[in-house]
Amino acid sequence: MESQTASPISAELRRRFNSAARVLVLTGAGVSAESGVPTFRGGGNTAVWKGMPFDVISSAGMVERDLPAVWEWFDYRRDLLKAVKPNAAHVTIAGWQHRFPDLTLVTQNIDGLHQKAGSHDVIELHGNIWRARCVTCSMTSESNEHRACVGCGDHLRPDVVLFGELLPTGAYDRAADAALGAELCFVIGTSALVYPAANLPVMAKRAGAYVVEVNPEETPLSDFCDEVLTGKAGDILPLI
Ligand code: BV8
Repeated sequence: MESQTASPISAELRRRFNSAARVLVLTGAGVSAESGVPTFRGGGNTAVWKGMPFDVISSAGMVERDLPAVWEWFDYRRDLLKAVKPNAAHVTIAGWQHRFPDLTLVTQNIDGLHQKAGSHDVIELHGNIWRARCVTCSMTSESNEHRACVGCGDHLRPDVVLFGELLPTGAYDRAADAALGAELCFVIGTSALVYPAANLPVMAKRAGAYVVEVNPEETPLSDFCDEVLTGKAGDILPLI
């Protein structure tokens, strides 16, 4: 009798996955972990930078205090990301976009790996590390070589939302609308500690969505979810 490895996917989730039209997917750093991108709170070498916890170096105050240090921090992270490729989790999520009539992908990540895997219309709540933005006229640039705005000549900064900064106009509203309308919500690879992103699964559930968490560890959201799939996103998502 060969051993039947029980699928971690419940019959309930399979039923809902096969019948849902409106789906919200919220991802965090964990979805890029198997691509080799260090997570923030899993230890890793991006949790602390030159003795500063990442939420200090990645804060609005640092742009005021020491913009060159902020550039150095993001140049370092961009270097880490240069050789990095999407993993099975990103690829599976990109495939879901063709499967569901109305899938909204919201990410807290700034690495652009969802887009590299083929996802489009990605809502990047915290910006994108590959873009720069002028501190004065907000003109964005896809290159990070220059440090002066071609428009007004003032300083450029990474086009990333730092702690204490507002999210990109409209991004959170679009994400919240998707949460209120979702029948099925996947929360993948996030410690659910950063707001307002962490509100989205709560809004989805309150509005009637079936909420599924995919994470090797427990999070403050785990007890709140309808289902928790414990494990790595790259292993679990292809099974769904
Ligand atoms: C704002 C860009 C309004 C920079 C980031 C108290 C209550 C509510 C809010 C606050 C509060 N105190 C302070 C705030 C506001 C603050 C906040 O939420 N702080 C937290 C820490 C309490 N939020 C803000 O400042 C936001 N703005 O509120 O604006 C405002 C404005 C002005 C004044 C007042 C209010 C802006 C937040 C955005 C900050 N920028 N990133 C950069 O990247 O350097 S946030 C940063 O954390 C990253 O974007 C990251 O994505 C995000 C969340 O982390 P995760 O993605 O969850 O990653 P983490 O490492 O934590 O967890 C990884 C998970 O993956 C783990 O669970 C692990 O188990 C799992 N995992 C590991 N391997 C795998 C895996 N899962 C699956 N598969 C695997 N293989």
